[in-house]
Amino acid sequence: MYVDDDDDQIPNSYSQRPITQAINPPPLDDPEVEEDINDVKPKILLFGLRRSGKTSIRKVVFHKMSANETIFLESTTKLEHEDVSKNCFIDYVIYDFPGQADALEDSAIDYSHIFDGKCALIFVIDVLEEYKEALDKIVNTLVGLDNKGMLENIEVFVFIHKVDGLSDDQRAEALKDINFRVNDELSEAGISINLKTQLTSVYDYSIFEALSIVGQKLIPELLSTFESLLNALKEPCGMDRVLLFDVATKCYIATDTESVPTNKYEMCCDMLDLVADVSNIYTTPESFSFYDSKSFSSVHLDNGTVILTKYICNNLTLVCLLQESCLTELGLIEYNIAKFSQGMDDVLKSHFKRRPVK
Ligand SMILES: Nc1nc2c(ncn2[C@@H]2O[C@H](COP(=O)(O)OP(=O)(O)OP(=O)(O)O)[C@@H](O)[C@H]2O)c(=O)[nH]1
Ligand SMILES: [Mg+2]
Repeated sequence: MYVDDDDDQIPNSYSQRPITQAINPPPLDDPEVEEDINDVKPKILLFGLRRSGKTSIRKVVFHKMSANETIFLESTTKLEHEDVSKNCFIDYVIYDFPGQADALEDSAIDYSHIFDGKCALIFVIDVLEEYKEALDKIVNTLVGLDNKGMLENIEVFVFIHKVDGLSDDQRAEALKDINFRVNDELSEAGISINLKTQLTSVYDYSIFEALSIVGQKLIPELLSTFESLLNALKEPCGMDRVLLFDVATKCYIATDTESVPTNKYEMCCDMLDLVADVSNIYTTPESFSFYDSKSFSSVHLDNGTVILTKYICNNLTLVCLLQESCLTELGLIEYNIAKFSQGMDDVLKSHFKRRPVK
């Protein structure tokens, strides 16, 4: 089993339980390569008004804080950033902006550095509050970035957050209203941008799913390769769906080319939690790790669906959904998973060696 003694930022729970101590950063044999990579990491920037939920999102996804504990978080007073790559495969830096500040007018912040390179800008809106001010802030920030010519390389997302407090109808209404108002104001300002809006809450899997989609935008060159590998695994085995999860964050890195209906994503996360819970009971305190190269599990549901998990490498676990009838070809499935694993290993090795020097 993997044990990483150097890891001092270990998430202390999965769903409030200690499980992911076996955290392995990507294979970086050469220290110089590692240094270069740190220079060019993609960034996720969390913007939004005070108390909209930015720090809660960061803590719940990357520090495994329980949603209930977020009520004790203090307001962020200065820009905070952290490199989350020590905890997971996902390899980016998160910037958590204080809600009370207008970041673009804060001369203490070096924008050219922050907005340089690949980055995703997430505006978090507290949907339980009147959100006109939040929408104004989004438009003003984007206009400011556009004026400075910095909008081009930025992926922009709006998280309509705290939707746990809304009914399905209210969620749909908020989504429509916010999309319309922001796009309308942006087009009035002459800005054409592909704004991606997501309904999120730290009280369910929606925040993990939303951050999965953000993360995928930051690794487009790997994403298409991962998708091809997943398709090549899925088809000969007759699987319904395959997803590649980062076990430390429960964000999925890639899936086969069919989109993932939310209930399937939740099912996969439940499966990862189940493996973690059972392992938590039976793993010895010395070994800590739940995932190693032999980790494999399957659960058979009443409706004939089987969920398989297989650990691949670098904290990445494959979750496959298939019909029970496909298991007659278990040898074929194992063979293709082994091939997939080998393919992943090759891709990751070459990716981390090839990343550009800034
Ligand atoms: N109901 C609900 N409350 C949430 C959610 N996310 C965060 N909160 C609550 O929102 C409040 C503010 O959360 P923070 O994460 O501190 O907000 P912030 O955006 O970082 O605020 P500043 O640091 O002041 O900019 C806390 O009481 C959280 O518990 C959510 O998904 N649902
Ligand atoms: Mg905060």
